[in-house]
Amino acid sequence: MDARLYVIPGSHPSYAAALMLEHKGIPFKRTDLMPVVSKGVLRMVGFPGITVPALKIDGDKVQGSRQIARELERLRPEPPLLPADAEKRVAVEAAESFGDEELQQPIRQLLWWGFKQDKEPLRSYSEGAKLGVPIGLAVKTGGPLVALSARFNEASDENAKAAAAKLPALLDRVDAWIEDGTLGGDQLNAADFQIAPSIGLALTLDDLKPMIETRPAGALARRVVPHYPGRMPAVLPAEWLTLRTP
Ligand SMILES: N[C@@H](CCC(=O)N[C@@H](CS)C(=O)NCC(=O)O)C(=O)O
Repeated sequence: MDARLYVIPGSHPSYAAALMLEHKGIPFKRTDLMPVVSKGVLRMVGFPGITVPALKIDGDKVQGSRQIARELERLRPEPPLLPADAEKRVAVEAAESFGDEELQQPIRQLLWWGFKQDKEPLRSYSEGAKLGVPIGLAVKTGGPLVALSARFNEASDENAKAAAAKLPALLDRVDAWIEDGTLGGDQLNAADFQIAPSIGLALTLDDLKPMIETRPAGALARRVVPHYPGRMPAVLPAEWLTLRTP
C-alpha cells in the first residue's frame, strides 16, 4: 500500500492516526506541516478539509481520525480496531466519539492558550519533525502563527478556563471506560488509539500532569504513547486548576 500521512507535530489526532497505521502494519511516509500553513498545503494536495490528520492511501484521500480508523479497518481488517462482539463494539465506538468530539478540543485549547503566554515550548513539540524551516526560526517568527491558531481553536481566556474546569470530569469518564474494559484491554482498539494521545498530550502540560499521572487514564497514555513529544511549563492560573464542572 502507498500511504502518506499529513500531520502537525504534537497534534493528538495525528498521533492517533499514526498509531493506527502502525497497528495495521501499514508502512507510511509522513509529511510534517506547520499549523496554519497546513490548511493551504492540505488544499493544495487535494484534500477537501483543512485539518490534520489527513491520509493519502492508494490514491484515496481520507481526513479525520475516526474516518481514517474506518478506512484502515476496511482496507486491512486484521488486526482489528473494533471488537467483533456487537455490544463491545457499540461501547468502543461511543468512547471513540467522545475522544474525538469531547476530549480533543479542551486539551487543544489549553495548549494553544499556553503558547499564547510563551511560544518557546513550541520547539519541544516539534522534536524530530521536518518542517522545511529550522525549528528555531519557526519559533522566533511564530507569534502571528500562534495568534491565528489560538483563534482558530477558540483558545480564549474564557474557553481555556472552562476547558480546565471540564477536564476532571472528562478524565473520570476515561477512567470508567478503563474500569469496565472498554479501554486498555489486551487488544488495543480504535478508542484506545483515539483517547490515549489526547491524555498523552495533556500530560505534557506541567499544570495538568499531577491530576492525570496517578489515574488509570495516565497509565493508559504511558502504555500507548510512552514518548509523547513536548513540554509546556506551568502557565495556567492556579485558580483554574481547582475549578470543576460536573
Ligand atoms: N476531530 C478532528 C480534529 C482535527 C483537528 O482539529 N486537527 C488540528 C490539529 S490537532 C488541525 O488540523 N488544526 C489546524 C491548525 O491548527 O492550523 C480529528 O480527530 O481528525
